[in-house]
This record gives sequence, structure tokens and C-alpha cells, in this order.
Amino acid sequence: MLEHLNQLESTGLAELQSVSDADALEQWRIAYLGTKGKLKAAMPMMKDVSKEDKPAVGKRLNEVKNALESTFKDKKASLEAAAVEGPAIDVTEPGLDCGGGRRHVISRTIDEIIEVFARMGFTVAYGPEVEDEWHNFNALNIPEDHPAREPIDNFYMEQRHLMLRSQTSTVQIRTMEKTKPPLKIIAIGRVYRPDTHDATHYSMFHQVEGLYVDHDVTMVDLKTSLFQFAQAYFGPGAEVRIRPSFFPFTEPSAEVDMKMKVKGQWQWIELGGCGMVDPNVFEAVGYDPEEWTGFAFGLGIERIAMRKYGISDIRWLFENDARFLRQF
Ligand code: FA5
Repeated sequence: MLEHLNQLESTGLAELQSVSDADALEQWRIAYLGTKGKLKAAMPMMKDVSKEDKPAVGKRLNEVKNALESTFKDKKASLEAAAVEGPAIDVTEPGLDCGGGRRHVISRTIDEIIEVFARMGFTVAYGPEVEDEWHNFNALNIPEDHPAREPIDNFYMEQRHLMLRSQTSTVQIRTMEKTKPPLKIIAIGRVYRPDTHDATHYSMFHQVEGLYVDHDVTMVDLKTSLFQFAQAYFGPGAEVRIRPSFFPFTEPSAEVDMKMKVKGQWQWIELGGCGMVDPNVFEAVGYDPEEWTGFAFGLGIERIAMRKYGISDIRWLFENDARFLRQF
């Protein structure tokens, strides 16, 4: 019997040692400590032990039982602890720096432009980027056969009367259609033209449109507003000029240029167009041209940002190179 108990203890402990997961541990428990296990099976053998050997064998039986049970408990605890810990993670290790996000330089320029014009009394209006020909052309006094309507110069949708707007002047029309004069708005947004990309041209860009309609608005008000904007935004040294031009929706019309450094050289670069609202435009939206006068302008926001932040090529703005964008 003693021999059997010694055997039971040594094989039980050896098998327990090689147990490495909870399932195997449970199998071991059933085999050794369970109600039909090897330990229980050894107990009835006591009755065959002689009277004088009984105390020693009983003691040994208890020792084996205790040894198996306590080693089982330790093994269970160590397996549970390992399951909770999982793979080793050093929580004190510094994290990876993914860099902070920031607003794109064009979004920032838009906010700044809005702020300057807001101080001059302009409120902000918006319009859709997918437009119809009425708002992009007809109402702006651009006749059916005008070259500005050529498919090669515009992004038309499959239905010919819809297009990606080519100018924010569309928002002049949309605003006047639903608002009674007087009004003083700027409209800001994306416009699209199939232009070839170079240092100052892109096929998607942004414009800020201005429209002021009231009694007795003159060219002097227009020029003052544009010059005040330039001084306020670029600083007192900003060099801006206006020269005569033509737009179907303004009469007289002018172009606004600004001195900018492009490819290392200071040059006059066209910032936008402007003029006094043409009476035909007022008629198209139901304003009485005998009573109302107004000025309008449309400036390229990329070119404003380039002048403000010393960016010499428009393409940088859309290449999403973090090393460039991080500078602003
Ligand atoms: C217009 O778009 C007129 N709607 C402006 C206007 C509004 C005139 C109200 C009168 C009254 P223009 O096509 O010249 O005009 O464009 C205006 C400005 O948009 C340009 O001076 C330039 O700054 C910018 N621009 C034009 N094409 C591009 C382009 N491909 N990439 C970047 N900026 C451009």
C-alpha cells in the first residue's frame, strides 16, 4: 500500500508539472482528485492494511492527498495569473508621435478673408457647386453663343444644362433671387475649370465673390472696398491696381492685379475681376435697374493665400505633402 501511495504521488506530481493549460488541468483534477479519481480509489485499500501498519499508512495517505491538492492549487493559480497578464506590454514605453492635425492653409485663408470683409459689413452667402446654366451663364448676361460656354472650358454633367460651376458669380444670382435689396454679401467656395495646371492655375480652385447693392453705389465704393481689403489683409505695403477689362455681367468692368513673387520674381498677377452690376443682371433677378445700383467682384483665393504666405506655386496647395502643409 505504501508503495502504491508513493507511486501515486510521484506520477501525479510529474503529470501535474507538465500541465500547461486550464483544460489539461481539469483533466488532471478529475483523474486524481475527482470522486472517481485515483486518490479516492486508494482509500478503500486501507481496510486490507494490518492493524499495526494502519497509522503509518494513514499518515502517508494524508500526506499524498495534501501534496496533490496543494500542488494542484498552486498550478491553478499560476495558470490563471498567466492568462490575465497576456503578452508582456511595457506601459511605460513612450507612444509614437503621429503629429497633430491642422487646418489647411486654404481653409485658414478663407476664415481670415471672411473676418476682414465682416468688419466691412459683408455677410457670407453660399451656393451649390453643381449649377444650372441659368445661374452660371444666362442670368449673368452671358449669351448662348458666348465662348465662355464652350464645353472645352467647362465641366458639364451628362445633362448639358448642369455643370460644375465655373465661378462664384452664380451666388450673386441665387442671393438676389431670394433677397430684396439692399444687400452686401461675400460668397466663398470651390469653382472648377478644365485649365492646364501651372504655377498659378489649377482645375479646382476657390473664389471669394463680393456683391453690394444699394442706392447710389459707385465705382469709388468698389475701388475703396478692394483697396481696404488689400491693406487690411496684406498690410500697408500691399500693391494693388485696377485696369479696364470686360465681363458680361458688369459695366464698366475691371481686373484687379496684385504684385506677387512667383518663381522668385515680383510680377503683377491677376487676383480677380470686378465692376458695376450690369442692368441686364438686375432685370434677370427682378431688381429695378432704374432704382438699384451695385458693384461686384470675384477674387481667386489660392492667389490671395500665395501672396499672403509666400507660396510660389499653386500646385503645392493640393499635393497634400505634410512637410509643406505643416508650415502653416
Ligand atoms: C471671374 O471668374 C469672374 N466671375 C470675376 C468677377 C466677379 C468679375 C464679379 C466681375 C464681377 P476670372 O475668370 O478672371 O473672373 O477669374 C477670377 C479669378 O479667379 C482670377 O483672377 C484668378 O485669381 C482666379 N482664377 C481663375 N482661373 C484660375 C485657375 N485655373 N486657377 C487658380 N485661380 C484661378
